[in-house]
Amino acid sequence: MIDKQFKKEAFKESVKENVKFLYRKKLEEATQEQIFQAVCYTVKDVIIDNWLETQNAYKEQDPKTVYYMSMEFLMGRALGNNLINLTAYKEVKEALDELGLDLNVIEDQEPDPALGNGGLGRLAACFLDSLATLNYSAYGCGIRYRYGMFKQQIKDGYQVEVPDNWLKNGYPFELRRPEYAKEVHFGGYVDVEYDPAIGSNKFVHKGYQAVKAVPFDMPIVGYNNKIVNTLRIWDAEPIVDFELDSFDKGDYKKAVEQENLARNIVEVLYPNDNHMAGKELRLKQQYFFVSASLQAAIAKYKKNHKDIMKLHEKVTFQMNDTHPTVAVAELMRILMDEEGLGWDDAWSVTTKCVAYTNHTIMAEALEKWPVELFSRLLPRVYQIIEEINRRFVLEIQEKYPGNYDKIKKMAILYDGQVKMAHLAIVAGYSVNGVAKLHTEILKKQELKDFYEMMPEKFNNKTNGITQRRFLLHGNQLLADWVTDHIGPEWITDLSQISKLKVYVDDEKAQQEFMNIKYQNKVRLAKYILEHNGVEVNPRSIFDVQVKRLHEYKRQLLNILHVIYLYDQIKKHPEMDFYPRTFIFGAKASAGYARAKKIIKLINSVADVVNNDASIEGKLKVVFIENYRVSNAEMIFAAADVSEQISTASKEASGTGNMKFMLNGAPTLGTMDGANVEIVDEVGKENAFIFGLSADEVINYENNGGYDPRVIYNTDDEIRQVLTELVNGTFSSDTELFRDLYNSLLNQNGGERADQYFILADFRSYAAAQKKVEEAYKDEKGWARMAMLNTACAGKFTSDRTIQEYVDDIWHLDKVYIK
Ligand code: DL6
Repeated sequence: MIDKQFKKEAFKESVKENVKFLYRKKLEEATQEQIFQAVCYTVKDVIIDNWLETQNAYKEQDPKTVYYMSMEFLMGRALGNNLINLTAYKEVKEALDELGLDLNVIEDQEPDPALGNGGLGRLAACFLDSLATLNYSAYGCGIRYRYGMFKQQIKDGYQVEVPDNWLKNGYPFELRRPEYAKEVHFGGYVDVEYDPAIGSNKFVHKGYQAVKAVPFDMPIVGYNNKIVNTLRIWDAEPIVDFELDSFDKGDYKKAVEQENLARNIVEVLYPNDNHMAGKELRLKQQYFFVSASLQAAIAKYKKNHKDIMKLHEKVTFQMNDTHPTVAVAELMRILMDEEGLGWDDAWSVTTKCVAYTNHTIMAEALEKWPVELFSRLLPRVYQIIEEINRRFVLEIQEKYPGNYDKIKKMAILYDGQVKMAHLAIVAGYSVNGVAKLHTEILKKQELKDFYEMMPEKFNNKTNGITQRRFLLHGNQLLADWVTDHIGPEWITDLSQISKLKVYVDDEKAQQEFMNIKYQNKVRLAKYILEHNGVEVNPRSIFDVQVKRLHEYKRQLLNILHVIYLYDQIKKHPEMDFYPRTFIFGAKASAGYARAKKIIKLINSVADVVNNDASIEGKLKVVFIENYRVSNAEMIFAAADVSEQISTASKEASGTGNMKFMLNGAPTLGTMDGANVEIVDEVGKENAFIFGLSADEVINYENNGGYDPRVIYNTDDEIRQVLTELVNGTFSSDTELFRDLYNSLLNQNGGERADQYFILADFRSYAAAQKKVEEAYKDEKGWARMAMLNTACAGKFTSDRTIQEYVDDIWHLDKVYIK
């Protein structure tokens, strides 16, 4: 492919031409950003050919297509990934070298398209990569937010949010497709009118405001297979251009309103992870992209197929969490009001086309909309939900006569709210969790009633990650080493990586493996010095926790343990202590005050610890600003220890845990989410497991919690650590961390003291940390363990996850390009 498409000289010429054409400059005069754009246009040229060929193949072979509907796609940078998947990375690097350019510097010019918060959005991005690589026809459907996830700056230890204007210089890989624009309607009312054509009444939506949804397509390049799928993200434009004569027509107000609606709707991504903000604009965003995507999918289907009743044979819609679940009612609306089907036929089609993935059991993340808001904004859609609910309640009554508790717990409309998860489960032909433990908790606890009534819908699909971004691109040294030892098949078949097991006792291989880890640590240490001004020792243990900041993820447990270690070193300076660098990276939701306070605490502890000469650099704490996909790749590659320490039962799966594992970092974690399966694969002896089990946590929760005061009163060292939060050790303002202190010890309204069991797990966490230290001192033992983690990571590829979705849920056909 490279020979054909990336002839070096032609590539170099094309870059120069693009610089000239785009900027009227010579290469030597162009900025790195301009060169980045020029390189992207050259690469895009190749991609477009493959894109066209793929679409032709799809037209000819007419495969079933999955529409992956997601409010979030956390894509990360595209240039490097596209080159990797075109198998042209090294060749392009060479070509650029010859032009006196550095591909790494050019890659660094690209903004991270951060159209997502965390795990859920990144999973969607990995899934698109796998779908294309496995030759399946797929669309990602989402929103083209003008401002993605905010950029995080740390000022005086506090998080400051800076808007992420990722489109500022234009994004070279996107393509505007105005010919596929769709109209989306909000507000208004529903009339009943007689339709002579059908000889009966029909519902007509009137008095609405309209927005034009305009798609932008981004190519999703499969690995070395010429497949290019599409991520279609929708932008909003006003329907009526703002015309001066509107004054005369008297619809000036409406024109302004529609203009504002269009401007606001895709303005910004809500920065909440596992938490519902409940804002009207968010519901507008959801309906906006869902309606446009469904309309487009049906229009595409109808081009080549006559019978809408057979839609499910060619199309399936996967709803990524509850965010796009208004799709159920919108699909019903389109099928009835626009395609002329009756209720039963529309329901029959809908329930064969929509499937739902649950990503959380955190109560505050489950979406419920006030009926007042929902019915005002989407009157026709609401009417349909009422009818779905009415019919479902009848079904409950038939199955459980006289059991009103079931209706209360399962109805879609209850207590003045529209419960989106219930809508998705009632209509979905599949309901899945994202790790074995998570799915079991859904079945036994959160969605127990639904599981009892419709067990056949429930299934598990343990998450995965793409090895192409998180090893082949992010850790090129290790990727080459793996390929040298077992060949390149792992790139598209990660189960092959288990072949590395034969090397885990080979001393030479161990040394090479650990030397690569060391070089990656040096690279990260350099980044930390440049960005944080902190010098860290690459020979120290790099103990890393990078993920969204959330209380259930327990960054607070981690930093309290750092304080504990600091106390220990101060108290026993003679103590044998292996140097440690604790590395954090996390964004907190802008409105999540306690999470932001935890960031401040981490930075305050870092200030004290890093500047205390008396501890002789044994302990360092670093908070990496603006954690995002691009620096994540480098961080995973450099980690020795992977901190996965959520309160058991709270983390649905986690995917960072898999990225660390693949890069040879053993898990220090609780038996939560996919950690359980990581331990199954690598063996308990190659991980550091601690803490309460999910059953124990749930048991406490169902029986009123536990009393952290008992621990506080009886454990002097823990009491000392907590006292330091409020005695001026880390801030002259002794009130600064009072809320954190109180949250651990005192009940506050509906919130239990230490609701995430930090003190309950503290001692076993500290013991596990001690074991990490002991294990690390044994160089060969550690190398073996690290290598085994890489070698046992085969299960955690998103290729495996996608194949399971295909086999059990979507039933897609493979497409090959000649
Ligand atoms: O399934 C992807 C990812 C899981 O790995 C995380 O464990 C889970 O917390 C996350 N869930 C969400 C839920 N979002 N909302 N709202 O982000 O999904």
